[in-house]
Amino acid sequence: PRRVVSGLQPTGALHIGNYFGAVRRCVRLQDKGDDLMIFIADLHSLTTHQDPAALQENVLDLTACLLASGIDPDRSVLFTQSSVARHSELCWLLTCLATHARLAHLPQYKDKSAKMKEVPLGLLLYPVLQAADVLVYRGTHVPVGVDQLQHLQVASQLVRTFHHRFGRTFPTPKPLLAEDGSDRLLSLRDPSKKMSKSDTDPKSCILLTDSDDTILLKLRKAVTDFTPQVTFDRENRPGVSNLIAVHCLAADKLPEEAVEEADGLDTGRYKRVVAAALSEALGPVRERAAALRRRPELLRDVLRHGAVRARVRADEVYESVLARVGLAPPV
Ligand code: AQP
Repeated sequence: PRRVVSGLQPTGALHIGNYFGAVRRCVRLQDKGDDLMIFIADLHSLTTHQDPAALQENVLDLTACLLASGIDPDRSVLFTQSSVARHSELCWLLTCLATHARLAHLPQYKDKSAKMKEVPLGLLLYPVLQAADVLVYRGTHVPVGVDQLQHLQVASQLVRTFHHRFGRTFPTPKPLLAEDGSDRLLSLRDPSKKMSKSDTDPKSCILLTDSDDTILLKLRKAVTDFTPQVTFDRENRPGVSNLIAVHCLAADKLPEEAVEEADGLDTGRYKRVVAAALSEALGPVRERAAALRRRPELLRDVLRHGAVRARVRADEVYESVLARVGLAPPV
């Protein structure tokens, strides 16, 4: 079977982009029979400032959300990145094969570092750690959004360099792109930007924890345009098309079907339809997550169990890597 590896940062409540674009996709891959390794990317989150106490809470929040969304910790391996030291150890070996020039040219690094006075080195090395996250399990497939494709190319290049020096060791990880557009939900306040956790305007994204009233309120404030009809045209009508995309993801529809259903409604009324569909899709997940969150010991148990399983897999790969590189202990 394919081995799918995916990580999410514990940087606060998930928005519907994270949910549909990452979490639900992983659940569907798991349910289709893929071998899924899903981790809470706590090491990655340290590339931006994290309050230690809040980080611990966020890890448990995210664990509850993943379980509530349908990640099954018996079928899939669910764990925190920091609990498997091999991620960092392999990252170092890969760091020695990566070049500064290549990493400094990646658009995400350029964007994020441009906004900082002091740029942490971790931000530059982020894609190398991502490569290690996948390779340490000999991952074959990675669900990504278009914006992450370049990072996966860094991983492929590192695999090539590694093979060239030390011989074939890893499969080249392939991207799994979403076919339903779930990998690019846009900000509700500014449809020229993607929906983002770090957006300072709380109305720009709908969170998995939002109540039905909040969902409706945020959708009512969503920026559209001056045409009242509901039509799907991502290029010229990004705001309305984004609402249609949300509707489609929430109700498992195609854009044509959603547009047909909206026949005769103006965008204002259509927003109510989208809100209802979203509440229906998210309500049960939100309730399960809240119930699980009240059982921190269970959540920690799940993570401990996942870490043990992940370590077994990572140790096996890492030992063969050490031998290749010439770092195996003398016999
Ligand atoms: N707008 C989006 N539409 C669809 N999918 C999205 N993802 C993020 N934004 C959208 C996907 O969610 C996963 C979360 O990855 P992350 O925890 O590393 O967060 P991120 O990529 O940094 O995105 P955020 O949550 O919006 O945070 P910031 O504010 O830092 O940009 C990934 O699979 C991502 O593709």
